[in-house]
Amino acid sequence: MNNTVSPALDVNTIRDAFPILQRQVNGHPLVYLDNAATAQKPLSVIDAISDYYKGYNANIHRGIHRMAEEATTAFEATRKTIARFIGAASSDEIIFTRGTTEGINLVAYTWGKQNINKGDEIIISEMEHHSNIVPWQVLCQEKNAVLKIIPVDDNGELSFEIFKKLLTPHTKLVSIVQVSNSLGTVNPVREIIEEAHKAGARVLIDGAQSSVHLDINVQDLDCDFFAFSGHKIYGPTGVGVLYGKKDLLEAMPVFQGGGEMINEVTFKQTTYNELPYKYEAGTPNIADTIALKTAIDFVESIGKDLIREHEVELVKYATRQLEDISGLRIIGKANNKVSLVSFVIDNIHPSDIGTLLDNMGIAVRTGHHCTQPLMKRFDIPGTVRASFAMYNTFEEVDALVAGVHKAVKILL
Ligand code: 7TS
Repeated sequence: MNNTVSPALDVNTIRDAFPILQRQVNGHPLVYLDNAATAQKPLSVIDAISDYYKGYNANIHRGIHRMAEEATTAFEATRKTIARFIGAASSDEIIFTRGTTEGINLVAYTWGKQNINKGDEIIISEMEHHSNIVPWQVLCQEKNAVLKIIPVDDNGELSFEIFKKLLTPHTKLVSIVQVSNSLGTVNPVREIIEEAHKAGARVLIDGAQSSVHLDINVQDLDCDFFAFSGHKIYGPTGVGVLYGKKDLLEAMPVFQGGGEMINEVTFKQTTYNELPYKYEAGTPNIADTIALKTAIDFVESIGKDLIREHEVELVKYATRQLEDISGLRIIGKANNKVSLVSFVIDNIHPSDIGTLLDNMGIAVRTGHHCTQPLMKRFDIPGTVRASFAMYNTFEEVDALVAGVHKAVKILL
């Protein structure tokens, strides 16, 4: 450990809030470096889920009894917190989903169905997660529309100049990731949104990775849609958020039909509920949605700025040491980068390193990270990815580096 410290963040106290960090894996203390896949949950979030089931489990909105009221109030409190957390103008613009994937699909199957026609163009990038590729591919195939791709350079950055050239009067949508889950690159979404709007296109931001690391203000960014997942922000799995500008959400056709999303149903015709309920058919994931507020309260009680500073130091510290390993190549060297280090080592398959690290209790992710086109662009089968959270320590980075050294010795 060198003298790199993040003095403002009391990591030991933070670690105490996460029960899982006490466990052993394969006889070693857990070193959890797979936070981009899902972050661990503080006890307050776990308690919020069990408090609901123990204390006021009831279906929301429809009940008039006391527990239904309590559950509804807690559920809607999350919506208000989210609206503030991402700077939305109104909590009516906050739609609860299962996660980022469902949010993007919701837009593709509603806004896309209504607005994309033959010959229209949708722009994505070469670094997108499959969940921001496949829904648009399906839509383009159905509509005879064109999917255009912004290329990624050797450092893992998007070419802004090429992006501007891809924009045409036919461009209807730009759907872009704010922080790459494979590279850590922070994309200049503000500039992308501005250019796209000048060309008359709408913009969806995939905030799956950015919402936990960056300050988000959707009004300031002026994005049309923003999707993220609760589980990557220390909240539960199975709940996520789609933000959309009110006028767009109001004009879009419905997604799923069922209870709650209706105003009045007759066999002749159905009228739909107002926002945001129009897009929330059926009983939602009540417990996890309530606990998502607890997760956001937890993050805000520590402060995103301090967390980010700490994580950036961890990335720098890990990068410096990993780069010294012979044959190791960092994938993703963007100037503006957060939260993770991806790398490959000559003549070693990433999954072999991952398996050996797991034997040492170190959890990293290996493979294509659901970004197969990006792996193809770098001509690699996948990477080893160490991704950081507020509770990771410099000692854990040391353990990772020592583990990689050991793995290389065994495998080469
Ligand atoms: N977009 C990005 C940029 C992501 O990183 C992920 C998940 C998704 C979308 C999909 O999110 P979900 O919650 O709907 O599944 N990324 C990862 C990952 O990097 N490893 O596991 C999941």
